[in-house]
Amino acid sequence: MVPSLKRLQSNGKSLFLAYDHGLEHGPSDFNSRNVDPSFVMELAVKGKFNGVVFQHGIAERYYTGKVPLILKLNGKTALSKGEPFSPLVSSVAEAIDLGASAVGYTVYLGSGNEPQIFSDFAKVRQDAHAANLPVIAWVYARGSSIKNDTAPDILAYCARVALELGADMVKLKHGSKFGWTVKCAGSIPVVVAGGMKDAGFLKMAADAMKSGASGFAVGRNIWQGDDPLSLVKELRKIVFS
Ligand code: FBP
Repeated sequence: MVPSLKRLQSNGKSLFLAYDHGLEHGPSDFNSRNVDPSFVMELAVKGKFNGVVFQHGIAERYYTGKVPLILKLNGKTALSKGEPFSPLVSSVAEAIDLGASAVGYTVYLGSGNEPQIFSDFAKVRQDAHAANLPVIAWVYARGSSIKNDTAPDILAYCARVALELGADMVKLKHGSKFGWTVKCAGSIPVVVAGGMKDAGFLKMAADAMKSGASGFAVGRNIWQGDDPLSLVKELRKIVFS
């Protein structure tokens, strides 16, 4: 039996606030306000997000339990070189201890390290499903064999791989012909990453929802903004109405 996504959705749609960037990109994404994880935790509550995405260290010290926690189980820095690989830095058992409602894992499709990535993912999926915890796969095509990570055929492949590997939800970048990408994910919901802060974000969001996306797991476009809650209000209209 696949785990229920009920705790992570409102009417089948989801809005997650992602804040794992301190590990993935380093503090260059932050300013003096959003460098404080408490600011983002509070934003997740005030914005009525369906989940907040933290790495273990942040969750342990700053998670208040007021919105569902999605614990990222793997991660890497922007400084690591070579074919992409994001090692496990936490476990399903730790996610349960922290009160997580789901776990997240980044798959680098096409990486020279795909065999290790797939086998780490399988272990996460087995442990999570044994505990009735959903697994959200971030699937990004990366590595020397990937020329364009948002080409329609590549994004569709990312979506399908999440379904094949047994993820319960997939997080993807947005791209053209996104309706086909969503179709390739079968019955698993597709949530879209926000990317760098961009004036066209809400338009992209509307396009993604029209193509069948089930919501967003967005970070920088929200917490880097001057008035994050106003943007959340607009985004909520797009996702939930
Ligand atoms: P953003 O909305 O800020 O793009 O966050 C989504 C996310 O998937 C984060 O969870 C993750 O840290 C980051 O993007 C990864 O970005 P990159 O594309 O540089 O690997």
